[in-house]
Amino acid sequence: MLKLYYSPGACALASHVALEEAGATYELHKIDLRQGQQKTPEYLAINPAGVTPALATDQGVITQNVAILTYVAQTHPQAGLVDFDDSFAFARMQAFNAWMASSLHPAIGKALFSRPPLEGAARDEAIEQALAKYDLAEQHLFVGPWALGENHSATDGYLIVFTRWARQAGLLDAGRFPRLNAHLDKVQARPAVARVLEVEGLTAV
Ligand SMILES: N[C@@H](CCC(=O)N[C@@H](CS)C(=O)NCC(=O)O)C(=O)O
Repeated sequence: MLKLYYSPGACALASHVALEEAGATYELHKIDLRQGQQKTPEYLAINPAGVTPALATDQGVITQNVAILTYVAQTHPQAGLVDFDDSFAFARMQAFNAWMASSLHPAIGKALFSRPPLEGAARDEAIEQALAKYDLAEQHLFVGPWALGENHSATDGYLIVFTRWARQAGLLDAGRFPRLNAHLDKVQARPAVARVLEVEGLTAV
């Protein structure tokens, strides 16, 4: 059976949402990042990179949300989480997901979760740089009403990781990011997402 290693509210939420939306049969294993469980020998044997998520499958472990989302979608085609039939749509999905992993996540992660925390001008600059990424999503990458257009996809559950963090930090201004705000509300209202939030001990933000 699939087993997802996750930390509540962290980026593994994207993979958790995909599994739930897919109707997959899976187990959860919580990794407490604050306690440093991601760096224990037991977890490093699963993911030597020492980060969550990791998805254990019968064939081995898959890391990286981008890969896990595609794997879950491909192994549960009835859920329609990724459009594998349209090469262009598939490439656009990969572009959006890869941008979140390589650009949006590091930028907002630096602003909010640096250890030690950023302060003063350094924090302001990091927030400004992160918000420029949200501007890009709001104005260019996000299609609407779902992230990739007319159809819900695995990208929606990934995007809300970062819009949740921004809203919790008071950074998802309704005037500056109307589409991202509406999208976050819409995705959090999905039954599968509500179940995931409850299981992770979270609430809609
Ligand atoms: N690009 C990776 C990022 C994984 C990642 O950085 N996960 C964070 C949580 S959002 C983590 O586990 N950090 C723990 C640490 O760096 O010690 C993915 O999307 O899977």
